Amino acid sequence: MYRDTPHAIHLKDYRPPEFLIDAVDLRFDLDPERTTVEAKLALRRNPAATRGDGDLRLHGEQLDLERIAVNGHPLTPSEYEVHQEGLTLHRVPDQFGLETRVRIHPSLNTALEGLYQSGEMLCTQCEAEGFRRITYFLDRPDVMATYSTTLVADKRRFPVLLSNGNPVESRDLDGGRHLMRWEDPFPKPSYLFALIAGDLKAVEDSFSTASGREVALKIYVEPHNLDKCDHAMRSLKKAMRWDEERFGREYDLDIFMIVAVSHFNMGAMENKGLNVFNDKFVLARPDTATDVDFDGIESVIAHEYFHNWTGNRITCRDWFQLSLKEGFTVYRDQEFSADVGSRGVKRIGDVRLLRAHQLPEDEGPLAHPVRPDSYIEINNFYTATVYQKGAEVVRMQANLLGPELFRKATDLYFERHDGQAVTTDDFVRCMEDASGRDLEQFRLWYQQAGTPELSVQEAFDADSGRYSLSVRQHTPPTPGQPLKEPFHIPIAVGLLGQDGEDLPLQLEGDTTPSAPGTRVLELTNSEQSFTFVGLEAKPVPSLLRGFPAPVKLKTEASDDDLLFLMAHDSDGFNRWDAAQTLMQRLLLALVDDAEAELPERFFAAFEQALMDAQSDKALLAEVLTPPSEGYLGDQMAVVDVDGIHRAHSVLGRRVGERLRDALLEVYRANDGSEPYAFMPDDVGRRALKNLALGYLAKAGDAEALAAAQAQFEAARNMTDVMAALRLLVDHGGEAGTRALDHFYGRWSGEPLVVDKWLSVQATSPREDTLERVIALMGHADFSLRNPNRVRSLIGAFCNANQVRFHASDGRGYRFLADRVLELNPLNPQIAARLLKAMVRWRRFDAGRQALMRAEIARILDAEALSADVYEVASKALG
Ligand code: 0A1
Ligand code: ZN
Repeated sequence: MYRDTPHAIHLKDYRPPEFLIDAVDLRFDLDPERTTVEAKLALRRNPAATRGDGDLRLHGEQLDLERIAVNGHPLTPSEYEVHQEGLTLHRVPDQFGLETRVRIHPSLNTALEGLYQSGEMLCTQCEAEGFRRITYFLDRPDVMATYSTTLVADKRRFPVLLSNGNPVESRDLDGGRHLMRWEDPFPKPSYLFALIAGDLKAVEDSFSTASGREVALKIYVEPHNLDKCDHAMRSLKKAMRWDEERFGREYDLDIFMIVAVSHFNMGAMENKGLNVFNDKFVLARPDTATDVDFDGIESVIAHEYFHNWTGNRITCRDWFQLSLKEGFTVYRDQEFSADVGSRGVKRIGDVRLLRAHQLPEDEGPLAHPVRPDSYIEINNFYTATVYQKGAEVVRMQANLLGPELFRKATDLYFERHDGQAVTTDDFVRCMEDASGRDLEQFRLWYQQAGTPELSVQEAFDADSGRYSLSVRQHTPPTPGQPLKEPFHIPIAVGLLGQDGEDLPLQLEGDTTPSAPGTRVLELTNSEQSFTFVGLEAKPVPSLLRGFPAPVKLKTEASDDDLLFLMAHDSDGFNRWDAAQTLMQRLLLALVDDAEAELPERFFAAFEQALMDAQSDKALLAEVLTPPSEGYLGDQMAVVDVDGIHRAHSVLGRRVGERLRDALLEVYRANDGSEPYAFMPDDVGRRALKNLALGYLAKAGDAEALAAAQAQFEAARNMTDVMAALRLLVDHGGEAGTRALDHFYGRWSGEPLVVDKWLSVQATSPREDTLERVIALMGHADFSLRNPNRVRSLIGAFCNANQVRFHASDGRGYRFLADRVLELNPLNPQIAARLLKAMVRWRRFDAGRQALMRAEIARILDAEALSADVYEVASKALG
């Protein structure tokens, strides 16, 4: 908590550490009220660092120091100084052993950083800077040490004691206590340290690696959740195999453990050999989890596992390099999900996510480069830009190099930097060295914030058969970066002939045309022209196939061209994107005039797509899902909250009415997905039929509402139950209330299902939603101290209910600001993340702007603001 203005940390100030720590010996005497931590550190001067004043400064926060000794000799008070942020030792030897003993208080730790209590268990979260709340240390990722960890606790209360690496000792002690010792042979930064103590049970399996080693796999959960681990275990084994095959990466310890905890600030954490998970990303049974949940578990399990090489074996030099591990690991988990599921659907989902979160971030006051150059609180930088845009930047390099060279480059990266803490620049250098390509201009993707806007002009000359595309790029200013250099942008294009088939592509200067299909143009100037020759008629261009770069395209395509692409493009992604653009146009027309006629060809195309028996159902469901209300707002000069909501309802209703028969037929043909399987075909079927039911319900169709009621009662899988429940709740009335009560009665013992019950109410467009949310905060199952509850109720209301959160009376804003102030002392990370829902206040009308700005100012005025909340609030107004 700060009284003075927190200061920013800058990349340009990076210096190598003056001291290194080679080995760490930790001993924990665990107790929720009062834990003792004894640390023995083997320290030495870093030969690669310039000599400073000879003092050693260790990080440490909220620690009660009980003992400190150098080489076995206790220090006198004049030999060290304890302050708010750590401990300074004066005039230390060049090489020495440091012993400390501190006391910490897990049960009082509501920030969930460091060692904390979750229910009956004790667990840790050390990334980014939580280790300093456990012991005095050089808590920075470029200090890598081997760890030996001894855990002592009451055996009845904490029968399971886990830490990183391999178990090496286990014995009983006096007084009902016991001891476990773990050794991790791989040097690691402190942020990857973890321990767990609890009354847990494990689901066990094993995996033989490509080189024939056996790895024990264990997923630890509270005993009543043992029946919800199958999917997580299957996902883990798939991920392990995939990383061997695709990246040549084998697991390196004898044991790999996952623990599910119910209080967790993020999704999960890749601690070496001991991944700690938000239980939401482990626990699933067909009757408790939706397809979206199953999908999330598969990719988060893979993500954390993949970090073992991209993050742990090779880690970040400093936190500005966060995307080194996160961008690359997200790219890897995206590719994994594409390979084990449906590639086209995966790409659409990822781009939807990028457009929903990253593009707005890039256009708002918190815009920052993939490699930021300053921060106040690093916890605020686990962002869509660092993760999702970072993954796009890796993807562009993979595509520029092609599969063989990219694999050669990643092999080189793993070989060259194993055991090191490196930078995104080191990563790009491996791409260059393996391929011989110059990526100097490409590096701007790491350095410049903001999303480039592309505009394309076409020209066709019938006499010469020349067709040219003139492309311009422009990147708007972002905070601290008024002027941008042009980016190096790969643009994948295809040209469609009048029959809808891909044409052969011959660029001016090519001696022969390349085969029909896609060609990647490389835009490096702010304006550049590409000319194709040998065309008989003006083609229809299919631009940015597969979304080859994180850019925005200002398209001038006619509605006819979009309908044509939607029907014929050989690129599934662009068929989807054409449909999105088209629906966006219709919706924006309805925002202007809710009575506007919708063109007949739109319904015809919609119906044709719907009735196409050949099509991939998951892909079709994506094509027929309109852009979200939030996304539509992003496309407007001033967000028209109510107009967008009305337009959405009108479009849904008209489609539901006009295409009633087709929708009913699709619903019936795809109903009945029991027994449940998380297989792409089944997932697609459920998505499509629930989409059809949704359109029908928007039209208030009596038959559809009866079908929703029947589905709610009969379905045994949570995907179908939730889809039906949402329709009943949004439709309102008795049926909705009864369904909610019934649902709660059935699932009150399952917190993750109760979260769904909270969210479905918080995201309902009904007029009394805010009152309900306020009432639900008083519900026995709600707690501000559990981030999953907070996200499900408050987060869902503020981020996924535009029309109610942004109500013009400003009550939504006041509600959010009150919650931020309540959470600020309890859990600054969660408080700051919630506040982000208001930072784009400049996008709204004057009335809403004033209301939001006043709430943010009220927050900034509050006493004892955390650095997390201060940074978001001050930048939002700045
Ligand atoms: N490295 C984790 C995410 C993570 C980051 C911070 C945390 O606490 C502040 C926890 C988890 C990942 O990428 O999965
Ligand atoms: Zn990660």
